[in-house]
Amino acid sequence: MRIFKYLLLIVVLAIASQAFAQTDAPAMTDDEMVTATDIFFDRCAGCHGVLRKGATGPNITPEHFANDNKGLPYIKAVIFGGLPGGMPDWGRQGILTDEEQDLMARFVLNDPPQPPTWEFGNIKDSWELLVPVADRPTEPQSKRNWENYVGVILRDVGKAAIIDGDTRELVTVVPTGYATHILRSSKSGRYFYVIGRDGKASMIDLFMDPPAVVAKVRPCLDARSIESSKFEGFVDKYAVVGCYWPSAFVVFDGLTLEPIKMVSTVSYVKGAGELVQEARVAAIVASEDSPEWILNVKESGQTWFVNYSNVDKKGHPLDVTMIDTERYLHDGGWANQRKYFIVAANAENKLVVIDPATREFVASVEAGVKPHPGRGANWVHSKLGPVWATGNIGSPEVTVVGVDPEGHPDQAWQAVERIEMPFTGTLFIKAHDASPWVITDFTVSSNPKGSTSLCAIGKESLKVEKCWEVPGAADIKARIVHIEFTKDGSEFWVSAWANKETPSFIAVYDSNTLEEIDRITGDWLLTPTGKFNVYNTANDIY
Ligand code: DHE
Repeated sequence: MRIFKYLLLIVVLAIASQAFAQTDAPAMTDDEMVTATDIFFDRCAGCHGVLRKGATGPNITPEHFANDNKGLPYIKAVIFGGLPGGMPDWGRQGILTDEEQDLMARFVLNDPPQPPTWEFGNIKDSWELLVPVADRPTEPQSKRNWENYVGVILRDVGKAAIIDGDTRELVTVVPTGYATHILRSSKSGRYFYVIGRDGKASMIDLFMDPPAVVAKVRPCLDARSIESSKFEGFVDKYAVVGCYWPSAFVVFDGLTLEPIKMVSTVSYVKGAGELVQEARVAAIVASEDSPEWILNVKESGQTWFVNYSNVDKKGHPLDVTMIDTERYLHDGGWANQRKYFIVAANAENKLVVIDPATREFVASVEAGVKPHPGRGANWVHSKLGPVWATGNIGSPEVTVVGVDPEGHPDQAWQAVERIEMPFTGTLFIKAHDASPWVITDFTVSSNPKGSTSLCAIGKESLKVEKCWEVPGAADIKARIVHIEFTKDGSEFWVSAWANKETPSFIAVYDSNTLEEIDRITGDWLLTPTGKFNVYNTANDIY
């Protein structure tokens, strides 16, 4: 039935594109341009890029539509109904009104406005040290088990909640800014570093009672990633933000967020091709074996090793090694006890394997359609040895990869299992040594049942053993998103992401029986998305 619907959609789109192809840019007023630019930033730029040349989503420049003979009716139909590969159905979901759909269709047939610049001087001016280091406590001020705190993004209200992972009580809600995206813990666990889509970064001191923001800065105008220095001798010393726009990374003092250095990532595709102005920094991980961050430059298909050990010296030298990998690098994480780093090149349906010790691009593994691992999931299988897995946005598959070339060379860098899932649209997958299960969501499934469901895969059977709809999620029109385990791994938590007018919930599950054991609720619990356990995030446990 769904295949029939997709075929029908494709036929309708084909007819619309042929019959109404249009190459002239439709007229727009200045006010309409401003509104459309904002909507594009909020809803579209993450996947298509501000310059619209494509990444996770395809190229949607006016030239592209003209070449493909696709005009206003086609574009409107796609904005309304979405596409099977992951383009959301903005109109059908009621997220964009009829007028907004029409506005956005006209907007993408006009040339993209040039995004503003943001320079090191702007970054310095934006820096605010709210609590100097000397005024901060020297030990935790609360008796709570702060290493089991869970930071929860309250995305659409621009806040983060800190919840006690032992008691599930709310510790505090901290303002963190517009569309907060992720939290990362410093290696000591004491600080949460926060990044928002508007490029604003802040840090929260968990020794304070209640925890509070101690410094803020705006490294860029659009960002998704932040990480701290984790190598011995550099613990909590530096932080880095990966910017989407302007394309750059920025290094900060890890205790104050005072900006130290900004480095442009504008680069040539795989070192030799076209020059890309929009070369956005996607996932960043911090090595514990060397004073380095591994940074992924999405559009140029390069992975950069940034050695920060000399950044305090005069001139702030950074030693950067760039290797060519695959294009449109997105999210990824450590595999096999941090021996390897795996990142999704999601528009190529590939997983790129990097060996941090040799700084080599080791292998490229065929995933499903649009792999989206988050950090991925690690476990040890009795026959296959250490494995790492990703979900896929565009196909109903969890791809399990062998990650132990020394102990299990026959399986290394192969998809050792392609587990068939009931839905597409997986955004996140998580595992913990204390649980026999690997848990996936289906947040962007086009099937409403999928977007409110979870599945548990047996670590040994490599099969889906249980899937269930989270009760009550559909009633508040929430999507189930992101899984996080508590420090001891006995529980995992998932968010029900409703709209910001509706108080939502976090469902808490026993990680062995898969029974729901509690539900965190409250008027403050609006639009929860990512959840970050201090201990697991500091130690890259996933
Ligand atoms: Fe994310 C991780 C980018 C949409 C929630 N997201 C990441 C990372 C990147 C990224 C590059 C990896 C960071 C790292 O590890 O250093 N995300 C993007 C986008 O470009 C995209 C597709 C579109 C956009 O416009 O932003 C996007 N992300 C979303 C969402 O819609 C989510 C569900 C809610 C939100 O904040 O908008 C979302 N992304 C997350 C979360 C993580 C993440 C929770 C961290 C996962 C983890 O377990 O570590």
